Amino acid sequence: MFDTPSSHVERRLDGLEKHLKQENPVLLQVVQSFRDLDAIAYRMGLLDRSESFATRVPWWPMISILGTFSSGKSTFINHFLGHKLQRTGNQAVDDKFTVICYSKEENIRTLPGLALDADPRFPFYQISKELERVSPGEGRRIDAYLQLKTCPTEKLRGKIIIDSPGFDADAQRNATLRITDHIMDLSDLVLVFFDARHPEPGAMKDTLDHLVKNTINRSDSNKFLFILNQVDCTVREDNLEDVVAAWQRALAQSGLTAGHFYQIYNQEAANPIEDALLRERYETKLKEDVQDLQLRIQRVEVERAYRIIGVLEHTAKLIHLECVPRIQEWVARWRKAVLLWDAILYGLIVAGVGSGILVHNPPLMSWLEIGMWSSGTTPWQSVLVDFLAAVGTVAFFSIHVLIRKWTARFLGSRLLREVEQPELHEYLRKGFKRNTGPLASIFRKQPVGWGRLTQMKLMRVLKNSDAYVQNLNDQFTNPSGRADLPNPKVMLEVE
Ligand SMILES: Nc1nc2c(ncn2[C@@H]2O[C@H](COP(=O)(O)OP(=O)(O)OP(=O)(O)O)[C@@H](O)[C@H]2O)c(=O)[nH]1
Ligand SMILES: [Mg+2]
Repeated sequence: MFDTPSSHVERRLDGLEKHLKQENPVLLQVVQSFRDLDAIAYRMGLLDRSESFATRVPWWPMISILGTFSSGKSTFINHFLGHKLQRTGNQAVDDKFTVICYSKEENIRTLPGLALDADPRFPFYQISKELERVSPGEGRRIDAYLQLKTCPTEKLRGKIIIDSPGFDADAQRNATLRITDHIMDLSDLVLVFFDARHPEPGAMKDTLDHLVKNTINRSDSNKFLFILNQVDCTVREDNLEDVVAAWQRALAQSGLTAGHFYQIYNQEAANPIEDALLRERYETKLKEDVQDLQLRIQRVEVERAYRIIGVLEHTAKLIHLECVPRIQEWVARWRKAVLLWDAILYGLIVAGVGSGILVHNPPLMSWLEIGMWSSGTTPWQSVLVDFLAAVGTVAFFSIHVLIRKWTARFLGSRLLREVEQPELHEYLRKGFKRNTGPLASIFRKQPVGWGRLTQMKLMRVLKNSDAYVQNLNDQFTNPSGRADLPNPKVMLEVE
């Protein structure tokens, strides 16, 4: 069938559905709508069957923890998960990036980097190619850079957390820097950790140079949160304000004057604070900042769910409002061009070349005339006439095919030049090709595959995406949490 995906895509979507079944039933239904949209796009030739709109969406929000070494990144993650998942210690402990994701299996599993490189559901799919590009030879050593850990905590449902090795741009290889940049690009939230024991610019230089300076001019700079960790170390000298001020001066020197700043510590790792008043002051500030951080982390998941439905709706509208009319318009131009060139060339051939040859070759004409109309046709003459007729037909047809092809190629590239949105280019290129291909009629008014049934299907996807949003509203505005709503209430339109 034209509208079914390849077995490879089918397997990927099945895997995605399996995960979402555990994590978010509303999004599980969204996958079905992506499947419907895929089927429409396959039928219209906008998408290859080896692709799916669903695999172009990052399904899991990603929260990454970057920062200086021994600043307490792994301790923070362990505390957040409520599991002692990552090793911690005062020496540089982590030398790899760890992608942490949910699994309901009780046993924590650690898988090599290859597992991430080969799995399109994760944000490091085919990263080895990229590593190979920036540092030849390193692509094969993917396991030295990345690992995957699974953890059964509810806190992880529907998201991915990344722990990273302490940042040290000098010592770091290109490959590590490349992974860091990749993480910063893809993450929904980046927590940049600093160590309150060393708040002076010298100690933070690499981190400031690379992580902070790079974040300032980004359009998504809002997703970077700057965290001064281990502030309990200021208890002894009671100089929290001075340390925070020194830290903020260092950030400001790197250009960061506005942003989200937090001061936290880990109560289990910290020395107990003896003085009751001091303890209360520290704990109150800690509670505020940790709550705020947790809210930001929660919001990421909510925002991502809405964004995925947004992509579904956007893609459906893109097909309906952009691809269909543009393909229609440019196929009409193509039809006109083909008919015009057909007329010009056939006219020239028939009128000019054909008559010219015959008029200027009276012997040939009289010979053919004898062959065609006289009763005394010789076998050779009749064979020649048949042969010429066949050659003529093939030549005429080939000219028509060439005209179709060349005009389609010419108009196809003009179409792409005229369209400004780059995301449309691929769909229009493929769709226009399907509509001007060897099997497409030039007299077709509607784009290939854009029949009544397809139109109804697309309208259903749009209607359902509204229903998904309502369902998410119910889910996320329900104060008792999503666990109460295992079965989405949404009434979906079905075929
Ligand atoms: N006093 C105090 N110590 C902490 C705090 N958080 C972590 N530590 C300790 O600091 C050391 C480093 O913590 P890690 O969590 O391993 O730091 P990391 O940033 O993951 O280190 P690398 O992975 O090596 O870059 C450990 O000995 C922790 O027990 C804190 O808030 N206060
Ligand atoms: Mg660590």
